Amino acid sequence: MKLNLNNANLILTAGLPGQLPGIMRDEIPQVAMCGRSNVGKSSLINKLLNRKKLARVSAEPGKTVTVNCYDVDSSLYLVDLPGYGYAKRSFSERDKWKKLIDKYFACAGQRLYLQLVDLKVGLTKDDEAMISFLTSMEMPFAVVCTKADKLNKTNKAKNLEAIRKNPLIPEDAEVIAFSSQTGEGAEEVWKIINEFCDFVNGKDVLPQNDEIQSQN
Ligand SMILES: Nc1nc2c(ncn2[C@@H]2O[C@H](COP(=O)(O)OP(=O)(O)OP(=O)(O)O)[C@@H](O)[C@H]2O)c(=O)[nH]1
Ligand SMILES: [Mg+2]
Repeated sequence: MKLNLNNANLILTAGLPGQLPGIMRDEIPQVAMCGRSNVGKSSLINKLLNRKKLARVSAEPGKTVTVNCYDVDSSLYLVDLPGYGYAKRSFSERDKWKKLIDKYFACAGQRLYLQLVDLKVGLTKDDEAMISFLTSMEMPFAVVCTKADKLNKTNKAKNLEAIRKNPLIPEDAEVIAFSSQTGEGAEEVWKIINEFCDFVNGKDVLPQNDEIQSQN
């Protein structure tokens, strides 16, 4: 079955933990974007879905303060999680973020996490804490290194290698260079999502041909 990317819709915006469980009971596989504010989570969703403005993107960090869930052709959920590491957030805002995200992690469901890391910045302390958490909970994840377009070939390879070699990242974890501007890595990310869905329910979820714009 090929995914119809035109059939992608925002089905849930949860700002409070109590608003989450609705979709979480579903059998549909979920792929959740994890990462600090401004790393490019919403942009990744838009790029994967070939849409410009489905997920809200902003130059100002800390924009996504809700868990936003997109249904893709009734076969897959892409989940935009609120970003961490936004220094200007007040204590009560951070507390709200923690309660919401803790609840998401605690809900059952077939999940794959895409841990986003800015390729130019590398792993921050917050990223390392997040990765340690995912590993300790035995949650499957792949590392997507964003904004690859900002680096030349040499620095891209160097930074990618540094992330790959970080002892917190399991040797068999996928580490991918990605750019929502050029589409680099989009095909690889779809491949990972497809393998996960195939593993969960035996369904293929690759988009219809020529819908992914990849440029390596
Ligand atoms: N050059 C470049 N800029 C990017 C890329 N991805 C995202 N950006 C820019 O980075 C900024 C933040 O992108 P978002 O997708 O909103 O980031 P986010 O992780 O969803 O941020 P929050 O919602 O605040 O957690 C925007 O100005 C984007 O245009 C990329 O691959 N390359
Ligand atoms: Mg966002």
